[in-house]
Amino acid sequence: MASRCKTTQRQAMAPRKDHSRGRLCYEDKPTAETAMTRTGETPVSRDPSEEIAMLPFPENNFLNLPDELSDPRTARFFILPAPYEGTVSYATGTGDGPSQIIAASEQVELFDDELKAEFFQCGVATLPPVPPADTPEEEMRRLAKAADPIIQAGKFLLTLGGEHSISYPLVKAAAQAHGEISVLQIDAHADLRDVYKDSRHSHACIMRRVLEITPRIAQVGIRNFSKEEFEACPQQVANFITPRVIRSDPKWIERTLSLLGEKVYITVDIDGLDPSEAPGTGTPEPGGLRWLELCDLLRRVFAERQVVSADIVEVRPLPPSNQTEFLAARLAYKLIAYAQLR
Ligand SMILES: [Mn+2]
Repeated sequence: MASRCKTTQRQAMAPRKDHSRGRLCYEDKPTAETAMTRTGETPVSRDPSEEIAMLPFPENNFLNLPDELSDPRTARFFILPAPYEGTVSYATGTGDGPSQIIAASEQVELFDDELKAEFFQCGVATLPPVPPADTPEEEMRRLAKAADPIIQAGKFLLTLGGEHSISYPLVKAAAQAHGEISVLQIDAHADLRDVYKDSRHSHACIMRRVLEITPRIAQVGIRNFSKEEFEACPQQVANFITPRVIRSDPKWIERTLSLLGEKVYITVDIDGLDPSEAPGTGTPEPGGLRWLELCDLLRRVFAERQVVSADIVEVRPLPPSNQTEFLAARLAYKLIAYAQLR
């Protein structure tokens, strides 16, 4: 599958080295509030770039880049693997998503066919995976701890799930760092339930939780929602950019943009795409977005808004096929490419 040309190119890059530098523990690392000066008296904020400089090089990085192009000290983009599937309600397996997307990324062509350029030279660092927690609350805490220093240092964080509930602490971290933000959701499902299976942090509640952070959301690809969501969130339902809207309104991208503010967080549930394009997901819904429609939308959003961070969730590998994780790896590199157009 990998082209000979690309293999030669990657082999020509300097060999990777020093995989032991730094230690990172999402469970018990001191927080900014507990970091102390040398006198041990006055709490000070940690410098996020100092925290980043301590990050280790994982053995497998996104795009299989050499050290100088995946160095956390110089990278502009950061990939955070979040293999959490604690509240999954149907088919399980999204916990394998991040590692399989990273494995598939080795086969992604570094030259973008649409934009006619390469987009990895600014540096793409891969963070160690966030160990899945036993409770949603602990998972949220670990994700916030992993995301905060990256986002506060002004880097672009791209998180790979895992189930959709991981987006909440990431949107929150982005809002804390950037102020007023809006959220673009690509998804088959509205995810506007207040509580699902006794949890407010279920994957089925993620956009309801996001509404508590920002009222500005654009929901694209939605084709499955409940009576409860229809009745509780009429404004959001009225604004859905459904696949029927996409196929009937040539101005669907402008409609989507009009729902967004200047700063945007993007969350892509892979089931927003049609199952023929992305079959590997827990709840595939017929009648979804096509790859090219998604690319057209994302390119315009990156060109006309400031996208501050993003995630790709709900990839559920279906071996022996690698179709969905390869698509997700292509999508992740597309986001990195589009982010450099502005
Ligand atoms: Mn979904």
